[in-house]
Amino acid sequence: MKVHLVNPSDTSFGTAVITPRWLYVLAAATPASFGAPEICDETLTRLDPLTVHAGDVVGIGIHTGNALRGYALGRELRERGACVIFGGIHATLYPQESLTLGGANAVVKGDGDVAWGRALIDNANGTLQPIYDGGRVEADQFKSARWDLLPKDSYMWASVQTVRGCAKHCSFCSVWRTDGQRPRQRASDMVIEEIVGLRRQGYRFIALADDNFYPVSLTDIELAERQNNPEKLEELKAIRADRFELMARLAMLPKDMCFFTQITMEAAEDPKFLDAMRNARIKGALVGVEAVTEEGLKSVFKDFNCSGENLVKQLKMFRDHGVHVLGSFIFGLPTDRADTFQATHELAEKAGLTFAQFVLLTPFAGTVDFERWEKSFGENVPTVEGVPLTRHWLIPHAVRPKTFMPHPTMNSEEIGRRTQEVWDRFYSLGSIWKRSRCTPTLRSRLAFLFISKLYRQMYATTGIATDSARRSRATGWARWLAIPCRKLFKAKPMPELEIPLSGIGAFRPTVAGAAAGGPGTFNVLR
Ligand code: B12
Ligand code: SF4
Repeated sequence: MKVHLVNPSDTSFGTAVITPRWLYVLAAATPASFGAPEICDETLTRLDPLTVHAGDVVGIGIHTGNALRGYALGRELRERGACVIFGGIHATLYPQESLTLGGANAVVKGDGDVAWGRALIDNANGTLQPIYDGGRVEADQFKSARWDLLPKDSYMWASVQTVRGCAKHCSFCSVWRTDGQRPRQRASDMVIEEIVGLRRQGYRFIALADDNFYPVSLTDIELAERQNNPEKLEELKAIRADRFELMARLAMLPKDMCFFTQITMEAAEDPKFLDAMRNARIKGALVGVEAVTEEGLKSVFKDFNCSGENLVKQLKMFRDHGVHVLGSFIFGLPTDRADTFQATHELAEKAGLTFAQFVLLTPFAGTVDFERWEKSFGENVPTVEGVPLTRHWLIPHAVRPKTFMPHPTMNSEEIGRRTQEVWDRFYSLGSIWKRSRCTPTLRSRLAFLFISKLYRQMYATTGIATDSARRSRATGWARWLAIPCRKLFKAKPMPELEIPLSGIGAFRPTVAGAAAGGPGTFNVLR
């Protein structure tokens, strides 16, 4: 009996940008008695069903975007006699769907770090349950990924998670509902060990696959102070101190290493944090800008972000501290007007963003937006080829609408066309070349150009491309561009690399240290 783990995808590029972390975490969560799982990431190559035999166990991880492919795989493999177990964010939200449409024998809801092993053992004993609730495991139980199982020369970046959960509550996002609002932050030892292991293998680019790398803002600390809540205050300060400890240790790693993360805009008000990021070589961050107007931000419950000139100033703060921003914008908000597209593009250029993505407002399962949208239909849910629109992920790709939420002034075609125009303008050769000045040499400017074009082409296939011809052209381009790009990210393995020592406590607030104004104490908290 073999265990297989499959990451479903409709498009295979041969090369992928970032490792799907869950595959390697679940491999680590597989009890040793089952042997090392066979891993298949379909963003690299499609699964050959003949490699799966009757009696094997197949774990399939799905988010909303790849659920349909996951279900097709599940049914096919179940028919071959395999035991099919689903997990991931979408299976957590719709476990019944995996059972009825995906041929699942069982579904693991929530974190798989502990529950996956339990399901495997139950299956071996003939006592498999239909549903396992993995819940939200504490950070010290997060499994470190089995990077020894990575296929050679396939990914540009590896992904290491440092914290799960996000305290915010944006209306389009499911993270705070599934991963929770309390940050579950891993100790720096676990994170650093994984990163060192990856550098030993030749990975020098690491995506910190966090929901929000800045789990405690200065405003949170001020609020706890004002509320005179010493317990909360201590907890927040400890989380913050641990961030600094992690960044100090990242700074001790080889100078060729480079990190990328996702962070809220509030970090712009925290120069000490940004400086620590620069020292740690966290050179890029995805910042959810979402909208450039106050009304737009309010509509997605993100009014902690700035708009207008203040927004430009905040985004520039990252750049001034050596952190390049991948700005993420949403189009199709009810407050958007025809001129919002142009205004957004201008802001992205003016704020000096290094990369940008312009996504269409999509009611992802598990979000507040989704619930409101689903309710708005009452009993009269429209269908496409017999599939209710409120289960849009089940509609075949060829006929799936591009936008779902009705807009007061624009139709779906107009939103799609204008969004496409912004992508085209932001990623025109001239614009990319101008932006490439942020890199020091001609060689790196060329690399920047390749990466920008790759990013743009990969997105054209997953997000907004309105016609299938454009989508398949984009896939062809992405495949071609991915080859030189992968080479750019490769580094010589460093098998001898040592783990930098921890300065445990150096960043923890201590009363004595604070009074003395000693280094690494309260000075990082203010
Ligand atoms: C890093 C990240 C990315 C990275 C890297 C993606 C990659 N190659 O891994 C980038 C930036 C490229 C990215 C892109 C996108 N992402 Co993303 N991403 C994340 C993020 C922040 C972390 C994912 C991660 O690695 N977590 C660490 C692993 C260990 O956790 P995990 O995946 O949750 O797995 C655990 C459990 O779910 C479970 N589990 C998972 N699979 C399985 C399978 C089995 C069998 C079992 C038993 C258990 C199990 O066990 C695991 C361990 O506990 C999540 C947020 C989140 N909290 O999930 C969003 C998230 C998954 N992304 C999301 C989205 C929407 C996207 C995009 C579509 C964005 C866009 N608009 O284009 C694209 C799609 C890319 C694609 N085609 O797959 C959404 C998905 C929403 C949904 N309902 O499906 C999330 C949840 C963020 C959000 N704002 O809501 N993403
Ligand atoms: S969009 Fe970002 S800030 Fe908002 S809840 Fe999701 S992870 Fe948090």
